[in-house]
Formats: sequence, structure tokens, C-alpha cells
Amino acid sequence: MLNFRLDGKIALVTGASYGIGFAIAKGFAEAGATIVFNDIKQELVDKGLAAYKAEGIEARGYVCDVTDEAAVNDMVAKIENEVGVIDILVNNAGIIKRIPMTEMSAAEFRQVIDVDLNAPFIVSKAVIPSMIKKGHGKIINICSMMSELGRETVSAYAAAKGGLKMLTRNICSEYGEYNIQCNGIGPGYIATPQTAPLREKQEDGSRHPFDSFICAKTPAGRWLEPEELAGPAVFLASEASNAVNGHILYVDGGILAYIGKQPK
Ligand code: NAP
Ligand code: GCO
Repeated sequence: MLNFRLDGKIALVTGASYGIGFAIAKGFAEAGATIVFNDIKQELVDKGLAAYKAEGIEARGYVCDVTDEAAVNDMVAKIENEVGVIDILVNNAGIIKRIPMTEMSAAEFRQVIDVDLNAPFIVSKAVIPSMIKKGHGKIINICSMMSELGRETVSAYAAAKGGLKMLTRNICSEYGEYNIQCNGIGPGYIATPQTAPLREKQEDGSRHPFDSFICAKTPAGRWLEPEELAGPAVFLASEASNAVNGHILYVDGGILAYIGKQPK
């Protein structure tokens, strides 16, 4: 039976107080799931709880740094006690540092790898044993254009998101036999606070050069909205995608298919 619904499912979306994580969690709630999220600070969790409430969603929020293995294990145990076994995990929490590689310290590089690559390993590792016992599970890793492409100033981010693509394939390879599907979503350029510096107007009121660059690289000629990731995420979280495993679904408005706008 074709089933895109998530009724009765418990979904943990990391770093989901706002932005892409929030939009995906909202989509899951509309499809019937119970929403659990975490963020790194209490003020972000409070902001998230208020935002979910305003949408009529009864979400549970936890303060947890996803790079801290002990804290993640504690949070997952609490969720299992207070809400139930996690059916769907979205590894969404992430950071970016836009610094030319030769000016970046090794500590800064490691910090990006820690949040964007090591943390999805830590959180996935924490939820997989209960998914195995329950007989199913869905893990969705939020990858990037930078899982495929390079660009100036994002060496650590590209290394982490490229690694996350391969972690996705490996979780699929290792746990597919337990009816666990692990896929990635590779968002294009999404209008969130993370990308706000790339869209800021110049002092003279003109568009940021990066803004024009991205619109020229996207067939639709625009930035995408976080809500546009919800449909693909619901699909990958639902039984309708049970045969899709180890796949990276690029939701990029066609950037990877396009050579870019021709000069006039
Ligand atoms: P974002 O600014 O990257 O927000 C993600 C959330 O994760 C924030 O609430 C952030 O808190 C939190 N976070 C950071 N470090 C954490 C940690 N150690 N533990 C727990 N939470 C932590 O927002 P976004 O743009 O919505 O991005 C979400 C994901 O999509 C990221 O993985 C990002 O790399 C990816 N992505 C974004 C785009 C885009 O165009 N926006 C495109 C492709 C992929 P703070 O606010 O304190 O940092
Ligand atoms: C950048 C980074 C991100 C992008 C995203 C693309 O170019 O600065 O790649 O900010 O928004 O990850 O998928």
C-alpha cells in the first residue's frame, strides 16, 4: 500500500529550532509524526518550542550538543523514556566557517568536522540499536551542494559534507538488513540565517555578488525556501521510500544539472 503518512512515528530532528530543521519537522508533524528536537542552547530550544506552538505543533525540545557523545546518549535515553523509541532521525544540526583554507586554523577545521560529520555518527550510533530492536528506522542526513562541489572558503564544510555522503552510504550498507534506510538530502542554496551573509545588500543598495551568482547558477533563478525541503524529507521518512537506501536526494532547484546562465 502506498503510504506517505507518518502517523504514530516519533521523529528526532537535530538543531531544529529554526531554519531547515524546523521546516522539515513541521512537514513531519503535518504528516502525523510526533516531533522531538534539540538545540545547543536553552534560548534556542525556547525559541523553537514557541515557534512549534504557534504552528499548533506539540513538540518536545532538549538542550544537547550533538558533538558530546555522553550528552547525546543521555538525550536519546530520555526521549525513549518520555516519548518512545525514535523511528526517524534527521541529522540537521550544522555549522559553516567561510575562511580561505590557508588562513583557517586546524582547530577551526576540526570544529566544523566535529559538528557536521562526527555528530551525525554519534547521534546515528545512539539511535540505531533501538531501531534494530523495533524492526525499522529512517535516518536522513542533511548534506549539501558541497557534498559534490567545491568552492572558495568552505574547505572544512565541503570535507565534512562529502564525508557525510559516504557515512550515509555506509549506514545503509551496514544496517539495511535490519530494515533501516539511511539517505541524505542535499539542499541547494536555501534562504536561512546561515546563508544571510551571502544575501546581504551592499552599502550602495545593490545585490550581494554571491546572491547574483547563485541565482545565475540556479535554473529557477532564485534561492529556495526551507519549506521546499519538507516534501522530500517526508518521502524519505515514510514507508513509500522503503526501497530507497544510501541515496542522496539533491533538492537544489537544478544547480547540479545546470552549467549556469549564459552571458548575454
Ligand atoms: P543553521 O544555522 O546551520 O542551523 C542549524 C542549527 O543547528 C542551529 O540551531 C544551530 O545552533 C544548531 N547547532 C549548531 N551546532 C550545534 C551543536 N553542536 N549541537 C546542537 N545544535 C547545534 O541553519 P540551516 O541553514 O537551517 O542549516 C541546517 C542544516 O542544513 C545544516 O546542516 C546546514 O549545513 C545544512 N545546509 C544548509 C543550506 C542552506 O543553504 N542554508 C544548504 C545546504 C545544507 P546555532 O544557531 O547556535 O548555530
Ligand atoms: C556556502 C555553503 C553553504 C550552502 C549550502 C549549499 O557556499 O557557503 O555551501 O552555505 O548554503 O550548504 O548546499
